[in-house]
Amino acid sequence: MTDLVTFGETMLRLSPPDGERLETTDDLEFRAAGAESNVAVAAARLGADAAWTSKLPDSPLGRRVVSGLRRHGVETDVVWTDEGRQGTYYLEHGGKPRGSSVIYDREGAAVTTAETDELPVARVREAEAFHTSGITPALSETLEATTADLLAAARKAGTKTSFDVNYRSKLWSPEEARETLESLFPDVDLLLVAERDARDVLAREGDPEDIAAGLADEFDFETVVVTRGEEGALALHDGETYEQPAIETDTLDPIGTGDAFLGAFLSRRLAGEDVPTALEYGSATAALKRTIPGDVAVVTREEVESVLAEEGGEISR
Ligand code: KDG
Repeated sequence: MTDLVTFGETMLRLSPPDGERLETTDDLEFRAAGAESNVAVAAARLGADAAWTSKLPDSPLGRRVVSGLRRHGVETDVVWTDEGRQGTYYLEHGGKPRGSSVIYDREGAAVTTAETDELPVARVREAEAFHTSGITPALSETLEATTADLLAAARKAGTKTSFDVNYRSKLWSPEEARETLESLFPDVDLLLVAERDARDVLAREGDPEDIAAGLADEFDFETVVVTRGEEGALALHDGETYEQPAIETDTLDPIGTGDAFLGAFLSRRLAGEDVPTALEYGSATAALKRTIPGDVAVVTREEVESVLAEEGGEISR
């Protein structure tokens, strides 16, 4: 039985060397990158049996995505197609005062036509946990329906469902996102939301504890995790609130921090550990991720534990 199955689009990320402009660069480095597969990578690297499912073009580019995930121990369960393309995104790294910029080139990606019946639904039903994010239903009407079907199928089979709001303003408006996401929430057990998205997209008010409590009450989530950047994270689980400070880090590449956090959190929960322990692993993995170029946390469990041991004083054990 697979511990965790994740579902979503994985793109190829193309980026010029640090500081160079897309307009003039002669070199582009490329890596596999997608919120849900980033979660699977972090979970797999920390010991979970993790699989990622999606639809990809049967081409060298689609196969590059698969090889980019398998190297981290993620099992891939892919629907191959001759229609549709491989989505990409361009990332130009910038320092102050020039921010980093992202250009999506994902229109017409093969995954946008993925229907429930062609995906490994039985595998989702048999897994311990299923994870997807708000990016997936934003990509097409078909994917909105497929996301709803998979969450419902998982829920019905007793597979725990995990969902990261992951709002992307380049894909939809806050109003559109809120309407769709709230229609999916009744089939979600664990909700992860950045405090900013809770306020700007889900229209929540109050302090993070109020936000978590309000969401848990309204949608009956078993666990709500609110991530707060440099302020750390907070989890509400079975009526108890747990706070986790952030770990200071030298940031080389912040993309994928939330996914690293959640993958690590899930790996510990799937191993039967409690929410405070899962939060600690999430926080240490997120901090390590920020020191690593690319969207995924190329970390080992030993590294995560040594960060936790060093932070012993600050982390509530
Ligand atoms: O969560 C990090 C993601 O932004 C990245 O990996 C790419 O999935 C991605 C997206 O849609 O932005």
